[in-house]
Amino acid sequence: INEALLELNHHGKGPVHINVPISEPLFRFTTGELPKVRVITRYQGLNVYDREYTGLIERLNNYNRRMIVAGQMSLIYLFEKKYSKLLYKHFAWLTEHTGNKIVPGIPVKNFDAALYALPEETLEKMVPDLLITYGGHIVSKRLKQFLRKHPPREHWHVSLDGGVADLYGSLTTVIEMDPFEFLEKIAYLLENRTTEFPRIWENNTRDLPEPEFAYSEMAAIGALVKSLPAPAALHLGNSSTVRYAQLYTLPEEVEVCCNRGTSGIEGSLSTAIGYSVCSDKLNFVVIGDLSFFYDMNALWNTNFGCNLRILLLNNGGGEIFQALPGLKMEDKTHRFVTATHKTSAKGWAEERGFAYLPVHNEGELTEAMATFTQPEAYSRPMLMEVFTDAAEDVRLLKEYYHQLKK
Ligand SMILES: Cc1ncc(C[n+]2csc(CCOP(=O)(O)OP(=O)(O)O)c2C)c(N)n1
Repeated sequence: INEALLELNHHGKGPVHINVPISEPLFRFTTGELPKVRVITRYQGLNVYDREYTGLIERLNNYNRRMIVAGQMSLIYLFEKKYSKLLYKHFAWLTEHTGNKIVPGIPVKNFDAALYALPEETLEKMVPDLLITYGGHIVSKRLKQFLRKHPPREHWHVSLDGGVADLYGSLTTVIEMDPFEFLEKIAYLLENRTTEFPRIWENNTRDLPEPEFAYSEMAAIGALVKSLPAPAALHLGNSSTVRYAQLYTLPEEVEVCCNRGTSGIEGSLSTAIGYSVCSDKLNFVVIGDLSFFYDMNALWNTNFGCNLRILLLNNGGGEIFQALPGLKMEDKTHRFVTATHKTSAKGWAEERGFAYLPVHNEGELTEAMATFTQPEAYSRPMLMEVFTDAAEDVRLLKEYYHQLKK
């Protein structure tokens, strides 16, 4: 058809005839068959009986390989023991530091490293049939890749707003409900039988060694995480910092805040400072140099207190872009993509009344970290600037991952 007359109802005033050549915008693209579609069903809670949910519970009980992935949430949910006992054994529970404490029992947190290290035959045994998710953002690209490559038979997402976010490309069900209410509800509906699946995940991830890095960004984050006084709030900037922190075990009493999934590197310093003003804990902000300088104006305000401690990882540019696999850059591209620079925060930090701790090597790191993490009140906020070599950081990171495969 070259030209066709389309009839449109123009503002309800009866039909209008417009001459539209409809072949033109289609550029002769033809489609042999209709695309395959996946129906996503929404349940409005398990209490509101707008939809029969017994089928849902039946399927929940029939699957043997069940996984729950809890994404970013800024809260601590204390499950009563009776619920934890009923729920824990049925699922492989996965979460990241940015999820804080929102699962019953002890979750698997080092899955990103495990997914890299384990051979394909082992990984195939770790694929869930049923995936249930709640919470927001997930940092690990490997988990996204793994679940997209091995889609579960069903993916249910539980959230209060009932929004549809098909992160793994296999969403089948949206349950519009508070996730904790959902879990406590199904706790009593799960048939009491043992399944191997959670154990498989536990066994395959338990013995992965925590990294011990030579002087680098990763080593600085590791040193901080290991000496964090509790209770404390840990603010993680995008993008390498939030990934590197995930490599270490974090004390349970440390709450983790992150702008992940909202405004990227923008405003992470401002948000952290705002939070620290209302917090009676020590607030540690781990931030890359681009994110810091992008938002350095945040230090201009005068309301922050002595509970603010900023760990600035200065490797002279955006490290994440150097670490990305497959992004080889020529000199000029490298300069513009990673935004290389030679700026230090010293002048600005001292101007704003911070105690300034510069670090250039392992010895200085150990010494400065002792002051930086001392729990006693201090008369000034602190800024510790750790200078590292971006190429060396990336080399050490790759080395760590390679030796995991051995
Ligand atoms: C507002 C905004 N602009 C740009 C980006 C793209 N981006 C992602 S990470 C990054 C570089 C971050 O560099 P840095 O803060 O030094 O952290 P590093 O990667 O070195 O840890 C940029 C520009 C973003 N996420 N958000």
